[in-house]
Amino acid sequence: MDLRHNNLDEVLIIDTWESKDALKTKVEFQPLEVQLKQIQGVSLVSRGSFAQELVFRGQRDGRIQVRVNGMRIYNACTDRMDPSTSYVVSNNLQSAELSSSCESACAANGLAGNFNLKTKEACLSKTDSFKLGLAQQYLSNTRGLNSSFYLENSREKFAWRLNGTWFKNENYRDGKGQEILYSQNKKQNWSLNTIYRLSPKRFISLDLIYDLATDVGYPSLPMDVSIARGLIGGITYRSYHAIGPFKDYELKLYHNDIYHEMDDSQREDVFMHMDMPGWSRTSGLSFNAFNWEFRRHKIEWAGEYFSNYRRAEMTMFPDNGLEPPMFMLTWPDARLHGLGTGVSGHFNFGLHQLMLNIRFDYESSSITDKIGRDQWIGMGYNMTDARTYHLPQVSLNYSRFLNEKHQFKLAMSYGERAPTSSELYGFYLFNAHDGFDYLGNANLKAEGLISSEMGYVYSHQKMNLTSTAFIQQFSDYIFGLNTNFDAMTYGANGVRAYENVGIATFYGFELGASYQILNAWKAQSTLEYIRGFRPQSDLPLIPPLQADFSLNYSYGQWNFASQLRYAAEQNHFNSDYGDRYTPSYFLIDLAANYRFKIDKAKSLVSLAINNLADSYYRDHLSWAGIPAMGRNISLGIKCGL
Ligand SMILES: [Cu+2]
Repeated sequence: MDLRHNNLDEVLIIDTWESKDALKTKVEFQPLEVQLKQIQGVSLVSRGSFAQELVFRGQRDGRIQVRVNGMRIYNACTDRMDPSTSYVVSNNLQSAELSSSCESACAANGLAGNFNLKTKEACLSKTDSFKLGLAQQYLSNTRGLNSSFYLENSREKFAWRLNGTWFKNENYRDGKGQEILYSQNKKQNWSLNTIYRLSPKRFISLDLIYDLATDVGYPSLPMDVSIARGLIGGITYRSYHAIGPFKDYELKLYHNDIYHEMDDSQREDVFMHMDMPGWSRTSGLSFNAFNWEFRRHKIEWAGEYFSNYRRAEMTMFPDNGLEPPMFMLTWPDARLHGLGTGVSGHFNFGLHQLMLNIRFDYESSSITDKIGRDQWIGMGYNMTDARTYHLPQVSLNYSRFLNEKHQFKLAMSYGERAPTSSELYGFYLFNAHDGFDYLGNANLKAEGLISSEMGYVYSHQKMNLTSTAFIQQFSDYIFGLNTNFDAMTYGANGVRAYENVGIATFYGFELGASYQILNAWKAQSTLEYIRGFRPQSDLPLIPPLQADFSLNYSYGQWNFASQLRYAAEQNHFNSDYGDRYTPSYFLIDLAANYRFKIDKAKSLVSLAINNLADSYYRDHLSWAGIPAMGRNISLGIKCGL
């Protein structure tokens, strides 16, 4: 697996599933999100132990974009229990690419960052061959069982790969041995990739992912999930014949259907039972042309159209049995259309390099259901017209090699984003972190971001140092402010509505160092810091200063890894928005792998211990102050034929 931050050219190989020379550089167990957290600048918002939400430099939700194989996926849960990372399992991830607003190329338009998760692909091969891999893992803390397999068939013209994963975890225990109720989960994930060679230079491939999570507890929220289901598919046509000045191109057609059903029937002391299903369907068509080359310069071009439909319902059942159930559309059949095109140029002047990226998007959204429209007309909005946004993005990235060892980078960007469906049309969406019901605002303007970053990279033989400092300033920042409305959710603190509140500022830095001590030893370290605030107050859910240090040693068929993780206390928090002071913590992880062969079967046994000292701690980005997992021992075996 390849995790890459475009700016830092950072590559972490952390999965020893198939690759012969993979070295486990850090100690982690299965969840994909936890592995992605290793990329610099990435943190996770957690509402439990399942499907945590990616945060990049303090930004999440509508401010960053997370695609799977280049496809857009919009969540179906109004509480963001189903981020798009939840549809890729770690043993099926080929690579994760991350680019900041300054580094993004024309194929994506996340305002403050773009992730693209690529799943493993079948490969064509001259020899007709079958490959099979099996893996089994046991987690002590949750008495979890994690099973997976892949089966791959490669031929000269046609190849396919099937990947399957199941896991089941019981409630986890924190560092004091207390059971965290409602933190269990169960899921299966299936992924099929096929590729067919139409001619020596033309290929067609199919991607299918089916993911079904059931019985997922969210300890930070008043409700759990009974079903979270995703069906994601795409067909890609790739040609290495030129189109105009471009040497090769790719055309992709995709569709996904996400369903989500929340459930409070397992909870005790529920004041009023609720049914809360949600639907999200997205279709898209994208076109990317690559490699228009002249001298040492290169230009690529991207265009896409997409359409998303979302609906979420809430039915409340009063306990007394006398009143009829109450029905609301929390996402009132919102239909979003988007059209975007952009061009990126990579200009190479020897020691100087320049990347220029320009993209323009048009987005239009409206409510297609009468009940939903009437809800908003009742709130005083004019709902006859669609909401339209014209969204420019431009970035300029300059890098200069001072000599072979030193590289200096400077970049600036400006972009705008349209408000999300929740920010426009969300109707009394309860936020369990600050305890407020949130109302959308169909009159929101686009949010702007101007950002700048500066970096310095030193690499020489065994030593590699990276550093980045960044500053980002939002204008027309979209943020929830108190209103006089009465809350709909029982026990809520009040109602907030989204407004364009003016500016918000984020700044910080990321440092990384790695050193290959001897052939067998490798040390790595990172340090990251961020501050985020409005002129009036600190912003909520901003990670504290974090550092880690890892040391790896390999000896024959053995690999050993150790990791120290540190998070400083967080003094900058906003208690009006659900934050609280978070003390610092320090964790130790250890792991060992042994590789061996039985006949032709390559096998690997692994033992990992996370949070060795069984420390009791809390991550600042965990909702409702839920403590994190205590010591966890995972034991795994993998076998490949
Ligand atoms: Cu949900």
